[in-house]
Amino acid sequence: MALNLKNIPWEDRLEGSDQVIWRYSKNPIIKRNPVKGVARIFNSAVIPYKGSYIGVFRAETTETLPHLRLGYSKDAISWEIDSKPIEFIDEEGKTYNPNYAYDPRLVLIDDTYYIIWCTDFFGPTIGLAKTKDFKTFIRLENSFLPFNRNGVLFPKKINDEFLMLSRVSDNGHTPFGDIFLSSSKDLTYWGKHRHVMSKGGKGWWQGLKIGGGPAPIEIDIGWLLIYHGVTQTCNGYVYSMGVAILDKDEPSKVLYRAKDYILTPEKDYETTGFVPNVVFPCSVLVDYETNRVAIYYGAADTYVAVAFSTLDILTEFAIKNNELVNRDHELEK
Ligand code: BMA
Repeated sequence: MALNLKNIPWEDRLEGSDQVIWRYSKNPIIKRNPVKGVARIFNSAVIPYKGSYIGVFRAETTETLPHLRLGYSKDAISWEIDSKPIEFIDEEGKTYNPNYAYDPRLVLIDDTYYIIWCTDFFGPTIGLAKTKDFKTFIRLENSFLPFNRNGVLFPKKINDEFLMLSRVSDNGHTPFGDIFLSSSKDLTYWGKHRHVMSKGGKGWWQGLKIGGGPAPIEIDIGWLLIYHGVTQTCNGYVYSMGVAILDKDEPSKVLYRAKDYILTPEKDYETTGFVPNVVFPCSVLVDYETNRVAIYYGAADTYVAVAFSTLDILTEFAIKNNELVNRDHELEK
């Protein structure tokens, strides 16, 4: 997450290019059938750990059930994926595995790593677990009501409270959805819900629904949020990536939000796969010293891909292309 990480994956932007983010030339970094019994790995999260990298991967079995698996890497590009799913226990130490699990985010707060994912509790909702060593994973029980997805924890407490972005959904492919913020002192009881961002805007790419992506990145002027926006076409949904900046102390306030997407499916590995036309960001590696950002995203529900940018480029883009679509927030207070 947000550390000085000199060895994060990196490629320079092509000379003369004005792209906001640019794809790794060797994408995708995880291809089909990467491990025995696993057909596809996509929407996944990585984090630095003990001098190298660890990841929590969304793996889809050959019987087509999503679950979470650990992976290890020295360079955050080439990954060795575990042969078995992550095993969770409850706070008493009893086995407590989800029936399915997808779209993980991975966040370090103080000395504890948190995994947030979409779990099953009478329908999809947000699951939460913690680990200090990536060996024992303690699952916190039923943090959220169904139906909810895209739980994204902030990487630090604000005013002594944990903050979670989420997107209320339905039991299926949810044709609606805004981003909300909830607070908790103990990760068990959540409240003080606030509306953050509406779907929509003048452009159509985020007209159907939006959802948080990687954990927000702390920058001088606020929190940089990379998120996904979805449009509906006659051939199904198209998932793109957008950027916004949230207020540092009151992150339910949107300071800037770019009206244009920063990435949309264009490459074959994004437009063709199990679900065509999906780019779905779940994590970032940031090197504050050089300003470099490596964004990990799922492509076409089939691959893991990486794209690069810098904090300056993303910030400038959000400010220059600002279009606030936050009408409800103004009504709230
Ligand atoms: C969403 C989630 C994501 C997936 C996307 C596109 O509802 O299920 O995991 O990438 O749909 O299929």
